[in-house]
Amino acid sequence: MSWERRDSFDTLGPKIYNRPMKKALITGITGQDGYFLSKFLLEKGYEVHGLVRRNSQMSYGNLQHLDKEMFNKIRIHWGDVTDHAIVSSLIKNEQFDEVYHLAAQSFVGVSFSNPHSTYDINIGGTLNLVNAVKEYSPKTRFYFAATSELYGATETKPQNETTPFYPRSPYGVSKLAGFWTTKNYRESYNLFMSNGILFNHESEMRGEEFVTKKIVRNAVKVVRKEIESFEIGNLDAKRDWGYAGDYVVGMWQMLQQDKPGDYVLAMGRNHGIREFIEAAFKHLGITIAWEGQGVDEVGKDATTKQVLVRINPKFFRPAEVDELIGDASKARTELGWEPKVDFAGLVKIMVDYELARN
Ligand code: NDP
Ligand code: GDR
Repeated sequence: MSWERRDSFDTLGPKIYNRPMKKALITGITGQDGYFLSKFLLEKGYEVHGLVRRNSQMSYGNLQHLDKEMFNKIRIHWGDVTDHAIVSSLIKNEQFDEVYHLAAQSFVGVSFSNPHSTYDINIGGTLNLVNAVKEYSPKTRFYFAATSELYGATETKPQNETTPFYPRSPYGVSKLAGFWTTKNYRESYNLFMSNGILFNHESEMRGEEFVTKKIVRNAVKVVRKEIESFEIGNLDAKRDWGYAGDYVVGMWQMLQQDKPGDYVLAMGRNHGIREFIEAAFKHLGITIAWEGQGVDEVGKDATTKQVLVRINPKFFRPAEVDELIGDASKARTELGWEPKVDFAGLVKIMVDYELARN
């Protein structure tokens, strides 16, 4: 970043700031949801703190897309959630009103090749946070980023807060441990700790390896003739996709209740990967026609017959989550949560952003 920041590398001793409305910590602040949640909380007048793990570029990830004034308001603490010492001293010294624990190794595919680090970050990191809250700041309200991946291979449709869990990846298993750790600390120590069981939510800030962003980026490259085609994995999966900007509102609402609890956030509609590809290309003026079977299936431009999408089994996962669809009735009724962006709106936001970007 070119402008001056006031980051904190040390967490020794209490910090005295002019306290505005409320003070919140976001772990995982540089990710997709961190961007939207920071913006949302800053607009509400919160004092926003972020825990950021050091990288060689000293990069602030998606926070760099915030406007300069907002960005400069965020108080960055450099540290890793797996580091018990920094997590404890940060929670002890700052006495946050709210902690949003979003930091995770969040890519399901990578969790199969890197199960140890996925467990260390997603389970160990979560334990560090809930334990620090219990020991040093028990009045802090805590949000844990649980996920629809907890449902995995469950046969119940749609999934809600009472649906049995059946995770299908090291990521899903690690988040299951995080979910139960959060719930167990809530019940054992009477702490305000809530789990948000969020279904897939995407946006213009989505990481590039996730399927929606990958499709949109590559479709725009195809249209610009920078590439002829691109490769994809399992076309048969179905996901309940919403917009990240809507989902962070639900996270905040969960921490404003009289009591903690567990809530599903979902749109209640799912769509296949083919459908997402078709919708992205349609927004770019191209109709996709599918031909072939299995790994030989291709997506062609229906007019020119050029092959634009191919399958590469290297993107298949050792175990797949075939279909997810959520029922967010509890969140709609108890929290008053109302997502605004539907599937078509989501695709439009993502494609328009990509078109404007380069
Ligand atoms: P991202 O992958 O975009 O962001 C993950 C964040 O966690 C990044 O800021 C990353 O930092 C940070 N992080 C990773 N490891 C560590 C670590 N060891 N110490 C400190 N920070 C770390 O995820 P999303 O924003 O999409 O998701 C937010 C949370 O919600 C995640 O926990 C995810 O598992 C969960 N979730 C997401 C859903 C979705 O559809 N997006 C649905 C359900 C749950 P860095 O920039 O350094 O990589
Ligand atoms: P998911 O998201 O695994 O649901 O986890 P992702 O976008 O990675 O995959 C969705 C589905 O698309 C299929 N797929 C591909 N996926 C990727 N990434 N790349 C491909 O080329 C490809 N081809 C097909 C996948 O197999 C899968 O079925 C996301 C993350 O944000 C998690 O952190 C979060 O908990 C869940 O959503 C809810």
